[in-house]
Amino acid sequence: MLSILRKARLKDKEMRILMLGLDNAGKTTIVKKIMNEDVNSVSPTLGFIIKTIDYDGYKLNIWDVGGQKTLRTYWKNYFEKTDTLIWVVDSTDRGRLGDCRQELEGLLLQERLMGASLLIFKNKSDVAGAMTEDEIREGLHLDSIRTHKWRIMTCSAMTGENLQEGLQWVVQDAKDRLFLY
Ligand SMILES: Nc1nc2c(ncn2[C@@H]2O[C@H](COP(=O)(O)OP(=O)(O)OP(=O)(O)O)[C@@H](O)[C@H]2O)c(=O)[nH]1
Ligand SMILES: [Mg+2]
Repeated sequence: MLSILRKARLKDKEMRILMLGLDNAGKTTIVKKIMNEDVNSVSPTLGFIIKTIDYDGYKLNIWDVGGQKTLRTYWKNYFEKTDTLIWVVDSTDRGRLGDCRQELEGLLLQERLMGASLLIFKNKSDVAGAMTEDEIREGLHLDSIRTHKWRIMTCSAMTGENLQEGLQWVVQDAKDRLFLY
C-alpha cells in the first residue's frame, strides 16, 4: 500500500527528501548553496526548514532538520512518506564518526524509513585533511547496509562540488523505482 502511494507521488514527479545528520554537518549550508543563497549566514537549525527545489522536472521537497543532540528525538516526526534520506556527514569531524554511525544505524532500523533510498553526502571536501570516502565507508559500516539502496558522494557546500550530482542521483533513483514496481 505504501509503495503504491509512493509510486503515485513519484508519478506526479514530486518527492519528499529528508535531510539529517549530526549538528554542524552542513545540511542547511548545502540547501542554501543549492538554492543559490548566501552560505555565509548560516546558523544552527533549531526546528526544521522546508525548501522546494525544481530539478529535472521533479519537485523536490527538502526537509532540513536540526541535528543537535537534544533535537534528535524529534527526527521521528519527519519520517513519514520520505522517498530519500540524505545523511550529511562532516568529513572533518573524526571525533564524532562513531556517534554519526550510531545515529545512522538507528535510522535505518525505522520502519517508516524502510522504503527510502539513502544518499550519504560526505561534506566539507574543500577542507584539507578531511576524511576520505573509504574512511567514511568503513567508519559508518556502509558496506553492511542491506536494507536500503545507498550511495556515498563527496561534496562541498562551500564550493558546490557534487551537489547537483547528488540531486541527479536522487531523481534518477525515483525514475528507476517507477520502472521497478
Ligand atoms: N569548509 C566548509 N564548511 C562548511 C561546509 N558545509 C558547512 N560548513 C560549515 O559548517 C558549519 C555548520 O553548517 P550548517 O549548515 O549550519 O550545519 P547543519 O548540519 O545544518 O547543523 P544543524 O542545523 O545544527 O543540524 C557552518 O559554519 C558552515 O559554514 C563545507 O562544505 N565546507
Ligand atoms: Mg541546519
